This record gives sequence, structure tokens and C-alpha cells, in this order.
Amino acid sequence: MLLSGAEILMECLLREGVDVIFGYPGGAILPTYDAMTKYPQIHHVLVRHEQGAAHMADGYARATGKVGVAIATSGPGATNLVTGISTAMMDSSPIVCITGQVTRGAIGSDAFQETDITGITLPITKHNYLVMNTHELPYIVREAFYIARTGRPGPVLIDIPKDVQIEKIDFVYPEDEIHLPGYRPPEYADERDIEAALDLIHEAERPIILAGHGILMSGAMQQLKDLAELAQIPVALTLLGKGAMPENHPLTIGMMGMHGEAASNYAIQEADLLIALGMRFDDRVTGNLKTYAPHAKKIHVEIDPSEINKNVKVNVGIVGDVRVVLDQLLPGVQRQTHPEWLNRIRDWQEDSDERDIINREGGGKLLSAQVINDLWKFTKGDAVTVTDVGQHQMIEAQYYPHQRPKTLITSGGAGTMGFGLPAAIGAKFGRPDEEVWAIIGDGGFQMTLCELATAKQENININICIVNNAYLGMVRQWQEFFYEERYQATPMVNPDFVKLAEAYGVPAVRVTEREKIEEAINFVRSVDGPALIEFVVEKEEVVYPMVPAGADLHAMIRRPKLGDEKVKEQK
Ligand SMILES: Cc1ncc(C[n+]2csc(CCOP(=O)(O)OP(=O)(O)O)c2C)c(N)n1
Repeated sequence: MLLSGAEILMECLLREGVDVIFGYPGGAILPTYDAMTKYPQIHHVLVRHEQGAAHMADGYARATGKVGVAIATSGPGATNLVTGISTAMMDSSPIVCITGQVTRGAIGSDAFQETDITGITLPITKHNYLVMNTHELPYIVREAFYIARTGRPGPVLIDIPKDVQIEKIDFVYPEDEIHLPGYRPPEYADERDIEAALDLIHEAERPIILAGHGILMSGAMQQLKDLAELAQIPVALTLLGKGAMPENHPLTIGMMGMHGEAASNYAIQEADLLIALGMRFDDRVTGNLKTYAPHAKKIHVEIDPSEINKNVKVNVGIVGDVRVVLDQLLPGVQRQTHPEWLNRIRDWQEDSDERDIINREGGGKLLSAQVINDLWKFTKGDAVTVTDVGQHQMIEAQYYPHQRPKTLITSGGAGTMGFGLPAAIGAKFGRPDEEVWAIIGDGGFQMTLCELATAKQENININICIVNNAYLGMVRQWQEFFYEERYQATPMVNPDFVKLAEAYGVPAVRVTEREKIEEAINFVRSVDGPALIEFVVEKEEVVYPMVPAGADLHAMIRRPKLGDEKVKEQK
């Protein structure tokens, strides 16, 4: 069959099961846009900025476990993808980005809209390609999807010169198995490592499981629960691991790290065994490495061998898919109990004033924790929430417990402001039957708010919740704690978010009192299409607890007792 490179690309996307692509056209990718007209099975979503396309593909991928696809033109179109690609890389999210490139003969001549996007994205992609031979295109597309979704998933970029998109060649889809020299995603663990891990588990008196994103990506939720229940081991979660274990399970002790539960952090510091599953000991999770989990032996199960012994030296490193490894491990695990250890953790949990913020008076002002807690209550804790980055993100993690996997989508490793709105759009495309809430700060919203137009054009049914504290809140918090309250470049003079949404044709409502939260939630839920609530909250809230960057994990700044906390005057 004689097909153009652009048509071959579309044929290959179809065979990969792609049904939606997020993108923005331009000269160097136009042949592919033209070919799209022959492939109505693949829905193209016109974004308003290419960063949005990458985040939408990422949100789609995280919500579905499938590969998300973004497409852009050369030069500025391609470079606008960069933040989204690095966000996906840091959180191991499988996306394929397709960019147009100037014609092969013009490469290297500083042609109009030429940029070396494979050079630029080399360190932030799992792999990338510049297609110089049209005959290689189908192989490259297959490889790209294979690399993106296997092993430790991640972003792959395919840069396609315009004349490759135009050139017609005889197309035969390559059906043979993919063999990539030097790329062999690990699967089964070495039995000796399994034995060594079992010995440590059976010896331990104060074990704790640290469950990360890998549990969700490999689908090891049942295995995790089985291990925890069988050996009565408490489970702490990373931010991206939320949903790996139901948060109402008695053995789930909650998030760890900088804004984690105090009990989880204390437990890590007193444990005699860490069982780290599909997580990477990020500095936001460990605090000071020199004093991290000082009494604990460590088992680390990871699909990416380069993560083992990278930040934390371990006694047993197991390379493999965490679901497969747990299947190997579980038959050997003896039934155990650790009543004293679990009681000690229970004591830490009870000796905490964190949660009562939900019921504290805000001096007439709305508090973010109350907004998120009420959202959890009125959505019965069952929504898919997609956050942006900042205080509201951490408050979501603390006050919206998740019972199901893949119901929290958030930029963890990169901490990319501007992620929330586009990622929520992508997530809703992936899971149209779920109720999707984007939870976003007033700062981050303004980074990608143009995607309101995309949401409107697609009439995508997402609920957007702006937590407006009129500050770059998380940075203000650091300034309050560590820069003697010098609020340099953090107060925000904001637009009228309700009018702004309405200008985009998005129904919106503003809430300033707690009593109005339920009504507002019901209002946006009743809208068929995007709708927005602006919550005007206390300006100078603080997220507790907090481990200062680089401090010991147990050296948390805790919430002051009731009466000691000043609710500050509005400025
Ligand atoms: C693209 C980007 N720029 C800067 C930062 C640094 N940063 C982290 S949190 C934050 C403040 C976020 O403010 P806002 O969106 O209003 O959310 P809040 O913290 O108030 O909930 C900033 C500036 C970032 N994470 N991402």
C-alpha cells in the first residue's frame, strides 16, 4: 500500500490503540494534520499551548495506564512541550510526543522554526528519535510506544522532518517482535534476593512498608495488601503512591515525607526494617539522608536498577516488576503480628492536633483544609482529583483520602505549576465515566488557564476548584518560616476568576463561606461541561507538619495547639 509518512504515522498510532491525541498545528507538522482528516477514529484535541498538550497526554496516561500522545510543530511548538516532557519523565509517565521538523536537507541550516529538539530533550526523555528514513518510521513508532510503556515507563519523542511526512513509500506494518539491544526490562527477581528479603521480614520487630508509584503502575495493589495483612506491617505512602493501599485500611498510616503524616515519619525513623516498594527515596521523602531511618535494615524493590543504592544504601536490592516480585515473595511470608509496634504508631497518630483544623474557626475565613475536606465529604471520597503544585496540593494529599488506585493525579517529582488544569482534561478523556476535579492554586491556574478554552471547545465535563489565597502560597510559607516573613514576589493581584471563566463560556461561582461549599459543589456538578468554583481562602495558611528541606525526617514543624495559632489579619 503506497502511503505518505504522515499516513504511516496515523496507521501506526491506530495499531497502538490510540484514540485521542492532544496537539497544536504548524508548518512543519501540517502534512500529519492533513492526514488526520482520513483517520476520524483518532480524535484530535486542539490545545491552546503545547505545554497543555504534554500535560494532557500525561494526565491521560496516569489515569488509564495507556500511553498518552502529544503532537506539535517544530521550533517553538516543540520547545513548548519541554516542561511537560520533563514532568512526565520525573514521574515515570508513559507519553509519546511527536514533533514536526524542518526538511531533512535543511537540518542544521538554522531554517525557519528549526530547533534541535532531540538534543534538547535528550536528558528528559527515556529515548528519542529523529526520523531520517521514511522506511524506518513504522519501526520507530512501534519502538517508541514499547519503550514508553515497558520497564520503568517514561516519555519518548519522535521528531519527523516535513519531507518524511510527505514522502510516499510502500507500507507494510512490521508484525515481528521488538528486540532492542541493551534494553531488557527486568521481570522476575533472583530467588536468592527473595530469600534474603524473607529473612529480613521474618526477623523484623518494627517493619514498615513504603509504597510508591510503582505499585500503581504495575498493578500490585492486591499483593501489597496481602503482604501488609499477612505480616501485619504498617504501610506508609509516597505522594504518588496514594491509592496503592486504601487509606481507610487500618494498616495504612498515610503519606510520608516533607508534608506527610507525623506518625509515618516517626515510624520510619524508629523502624528496624524498611520495605520500599516501587519508590525512589526522593529527598522530599527522606529529609537528611545521614539521619534517615537509622535503625532500619532496608529492602528495595525497583524496576529501575539505577535507583537501587542511589540515595539510600540498602541491604537487599531487588530488581523487578513489583507485582511479579511480590507474587514471588508472598508464598514464603509467614503470618506475623507486631502489636506493640502498631500500638506505638497508633499513639503517634492520636497525639496529633493536625486534623482538628477541619473544625477550627477560621476567624470568619475559609480554610483550605476545610474546603478540601468538604470536597472529600460531598464527593464521598470517590472522585478522581488532579492537583496543581503548592499548598493546595499538599492539603489535598492530607485531607482527601483516596481508596482506589489512580484517583490522585499530581506532579510529584518535577512539581510543575500549570499541570493541574490540562492534566485534568487529559484524565477525563481517559476516564470519561469518573467525576474529575481539578484542584488548583491561584498562581498555577494562571500558568495554563488558556486551556479553559480547550475544555470548553471539547465540552469536557471537569470540575475546577481554584483555591485562591492571593499568594504563591507554598513559597510564602517558606518565606514565613525561613526568610523572616519577607514576602518578596509572592502576593498576587489576581483577575476576577469568576468573570474570567465566564468569558471562556465556563459557568463559575465564588465561595467565601463554609456554609456555601456544598451548594457550589452541587452547582458545578450539575453543569454539563467544564465549570469552576473559586474558593477565597485565608491568605496566610500554613501546611503542617513540615520537614524543612534537608532536615532530619523526625524534625517536623508541627501545627501549634489550638489557641496558640494566630489566624492572621487579611492584608
Ligand atoms: C513552573 C513552576 N514555577 C515555580 C514553582 C515554584 N513554586 C512551588 S509552589 C509555588 C506557589 C504556588 O502558588 P499557588 O499556585 O497559588 O498555590 P498555593 O501554594 O497558594 O496553594 C511556586 C511558585 C513551581 N513549582 N513550578
